[in-house]
Amino acid sequence: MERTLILLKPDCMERRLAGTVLARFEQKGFQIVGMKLMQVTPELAAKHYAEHVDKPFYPGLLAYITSDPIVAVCLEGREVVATVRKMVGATKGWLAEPGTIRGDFSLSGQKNLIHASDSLKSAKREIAIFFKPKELIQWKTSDAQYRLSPSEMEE
Ligand code: FUP
Repeated sequence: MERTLILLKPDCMERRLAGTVLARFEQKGFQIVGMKLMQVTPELAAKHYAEHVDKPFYPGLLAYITSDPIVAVCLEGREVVATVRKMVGATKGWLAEPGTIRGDFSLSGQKNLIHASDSLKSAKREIAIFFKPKELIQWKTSDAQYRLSPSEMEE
């Protein structure tokens, strides 16, 4: 089953929106298979944002992502990578569609509440950065019949 990584970023934590944001993914039917509160170090930030370290906005991004704790969450479910990206919305909060998380809660281009992996490949890379294999728990809730086909339930 597909997995993705989300980070509830420092502004999400500071604004006490962690539960509100996480609830959307639970309500959709995605399963939490890993979750931890953590402080991002400069080393961890550089790994996670490897594609951005040379960009002019990186120093600001680094200061922000290390400023307060985050919650890292690994979510599992059908087409979870693409669907979570749709639910998160465009990077810049003022451009993000209403109904998306950024569209409903952010007006910032940087303090935009949440990170979500943008592809299956990124998800695999990012999950491995934030979680050790034993920190991810394979489990199924009793409502799986509403989210999965019979063959998927046997997986
Ligand atoms: P997204 O995939 O929507 O999270 O966006 P990107 O991977 O393009 O950017 C990662 C983070 O860098 C954004 F969440 C915010 C920050 N950023 C800036 O601070 N300034 C920019 O011009 C672009 C991105």
